[in-house]
Amino acid sequence: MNRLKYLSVAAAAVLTLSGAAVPTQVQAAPSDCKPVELWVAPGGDDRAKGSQDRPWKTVEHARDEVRRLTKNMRCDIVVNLKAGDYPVEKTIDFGEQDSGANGHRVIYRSADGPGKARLLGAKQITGWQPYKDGVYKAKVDRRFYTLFEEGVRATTARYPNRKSETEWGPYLFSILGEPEKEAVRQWLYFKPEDVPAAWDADFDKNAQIVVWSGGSWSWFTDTVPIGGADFRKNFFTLNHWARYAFVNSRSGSRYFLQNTLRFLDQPGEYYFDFAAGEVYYRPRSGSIDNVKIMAPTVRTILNIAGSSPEARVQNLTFEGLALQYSDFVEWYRSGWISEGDSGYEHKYPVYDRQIEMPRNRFGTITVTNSRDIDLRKLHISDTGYTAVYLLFANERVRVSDSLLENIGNDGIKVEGGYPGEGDISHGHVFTNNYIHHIGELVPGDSAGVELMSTGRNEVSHTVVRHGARYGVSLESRPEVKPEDNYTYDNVFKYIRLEELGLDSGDMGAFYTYGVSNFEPHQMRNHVSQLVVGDVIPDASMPDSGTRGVHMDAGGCGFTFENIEVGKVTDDKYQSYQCNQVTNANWLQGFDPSKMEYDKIGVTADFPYPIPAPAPTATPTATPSAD
Ligand SMILES: [Ca+2]
Ligand SMILES: [Ca+2]
Repeated sequence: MNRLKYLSVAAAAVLTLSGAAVPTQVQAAPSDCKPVELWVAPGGDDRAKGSQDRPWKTVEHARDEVRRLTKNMRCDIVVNLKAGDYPVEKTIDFGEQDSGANGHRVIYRSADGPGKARLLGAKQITGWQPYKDGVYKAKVDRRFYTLFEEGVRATTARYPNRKSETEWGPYLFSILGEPEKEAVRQWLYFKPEDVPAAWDADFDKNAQIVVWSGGSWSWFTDTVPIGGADFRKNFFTLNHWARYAFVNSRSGSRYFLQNTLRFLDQPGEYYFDFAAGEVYYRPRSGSIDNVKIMAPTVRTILNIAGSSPEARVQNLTFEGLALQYSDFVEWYRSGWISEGDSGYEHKYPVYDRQIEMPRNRFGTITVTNSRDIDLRKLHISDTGYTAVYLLFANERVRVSDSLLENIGNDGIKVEGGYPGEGDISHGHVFTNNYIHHIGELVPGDSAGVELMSTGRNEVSHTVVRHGARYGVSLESRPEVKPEDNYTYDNVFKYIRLEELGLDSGDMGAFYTYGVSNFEPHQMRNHVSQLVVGDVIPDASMPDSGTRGVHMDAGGCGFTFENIEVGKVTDDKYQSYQCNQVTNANWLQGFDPSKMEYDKIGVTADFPYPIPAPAPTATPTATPSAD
């Protein structure tokens, strides 16, 4: 985003400050008007009328037809998508011209029930030929960075092989190769016994590294192409700098290597030779016959974006749709390395380190410059990156009654603006959502719900289950003064966080950072009816321990009421003396009868079957005694 555009974001936010208020329910159309009903079906025809008998074929065509109807809207317009698969080869854009008007909404819905109309951001790979040892090979005409067999994510061919399909380890550890290179972020020194010596002769330019940079710090992961390897001094040269250097006083960094043909030795692993345009895969089922191998076509399926904060997309509903498959990126790092690195002037240039880089600000659904967008009863799965990404200026976005599963990075991420430059993202409601298996490709900093620089939101009746790091996090920066901070008046209630912190440390399943940084701390954020299950990391994890609730630097001004935390390797609750806690199970006199267990998590009318937890949880580190 250029500087001029950013200033206009800030200006618009000031104008709406007085009008913006607590989250509101989406208004239904008056009952005395009859919605306009339009139809789309996989077997339809875009030259047809769009009636139930003669449906259109594509969502894009329906959108373009609706555009001509919205000016004179007298009631809602409902676009009914019949059951079936809708391949998405190009991101479907909705802009301000697609908004509902005159107090009415435009609704795109799965007509035959939740999850039945499926937008697929992938295409089948065909033309497989046997290669050797159960591996098959196919020519492809595009690049992608994740792959699926029968709706299950494949693993990029890696070394060492992963422990199981739901774990990220085991890892190798980097070392301090040369004392003066401790701070270097593009050379990773390896133990000679860890890296195949055969690599010296035929280094594969397609190779990548996935690394918890920072030595013992297990906070962020980088995925970086490897430019080369030096077997005399035993280091890799990375094509981009990692977020942190690779060694600290306590440990090297954990890493594994991927995307090299010689690492393809397990069922479910694939290798992509980008230069040759060839993909190699060893099917889990043994044979490539009768299995569907799907490769992503897009990173974003729905892009709901007004062209500026003054021209917002609004009053749009997406209901009951399934969105399956989206792509990851060739290179991922969380944020810029140093403050000011974005190249733009900011009141808090240090926030450059907190915000995703522009190239990584997208979701399977991206929403920006919006108001009153309603995403309900969605089933989002098998994403390459974050599922729902609310970027910059958004008001009153609602995500509800939705199942998010097998997610590349965060489940729902809200990215407000830079601190001190406009309160542009607020009033969102995320309720009755089940979010599980997050951070599959970006375990570092993954969260089920991640709120950055945003306020007046509600997160409720939510389950987050299975992730390397956070369940729910709320963040700004510790440097931010109260008048520049927008992370106030958030409400978190009826939330269950399970199987989190599985591969990271110095964390809490419920986490906050830089929210209230100056005394006196007013109680402006509220957490109640929260159950955190066990938070036990992989045994390889070298960082300090896990917590149920971690109120990190600036994690102040919160009320906690009726909170229960399971086993952890550090404290159940870590905080400065700046929050109010009432009835929590780390305090004397905890009264479990005040817990409303029956209301915690998703409600009885959740529209999808509740996914079954793993049959056996296998704690691999020793829990603390408490
Ligand atoms: Ca392997
Ligand atoms: Ca994140």
